[in-house]
Amino acid sequence: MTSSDDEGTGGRPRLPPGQVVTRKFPVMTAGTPRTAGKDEWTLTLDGHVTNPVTLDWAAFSSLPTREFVTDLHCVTKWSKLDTVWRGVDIDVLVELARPDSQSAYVLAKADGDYSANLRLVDLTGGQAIVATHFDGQPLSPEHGGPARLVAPRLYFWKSAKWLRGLHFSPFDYKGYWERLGYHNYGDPWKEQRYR
Ligand SMILES: Nc1nc2c(c(=O)[nH]1)N[C@H]1C(S)=C(S)[C@@H](COP(=O)(O)O)O[C@H]1N2
Ligand SMILES: [Mo]
Repeated sequence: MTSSDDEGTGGRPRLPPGQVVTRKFPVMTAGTPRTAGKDEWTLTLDGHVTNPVTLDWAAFSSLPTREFVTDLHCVTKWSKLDTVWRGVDIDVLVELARPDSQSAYVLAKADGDYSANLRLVDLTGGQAIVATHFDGQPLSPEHGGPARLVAPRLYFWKSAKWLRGLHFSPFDYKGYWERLGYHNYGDPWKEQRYR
């Protein structure tokens, strides 16, 4: 391991406590969800918002995209460094749906009854995207294609694959793993793995 793997800028370690770097890209899926192809896929932004909207693939694809380079930290202790994604910034979706000021929480909903709860402040300000591409290629089905959340501020279980909706709310509804005993917040730097 080189020193660039150990240390980020400013002396902060590059790896959260207890994590090990992998160069592979493990597939982590609970169950075998039936996933939507691009023709049937939609993304619904709803809840406590001014402008609830359901975007089909064409509408979603007309939104501006950006590249997003980030490290991923899975609760099962693998980390993958410098992953390269492309997709729509959550800030763009927030601007579109306009959640009201009490909407501090987001429930990310996916195909196969998967969901994950997050704080809105951990998704905005350029910290998360809805990704359609990984490493310059359309996102493969096993990694969540056609589109997934990438919210790497938190453990990777929060990054719902086959994303179908963002529900904005003043209430912190628990997601799939959070109901089953994973930590409600999931900060890798504080090792918030399980409750
Ligand atoms: N819809 C859905 N999203 C999901 C999961 C899942 O089982 N279903 N697993 C989560 C977990 S635990 C992790 S670590 C990452 C894994 O993403 P990957 O399979 O692309 O590595 O996806 C997360 N998103
Ligand atoms: Mo995970």
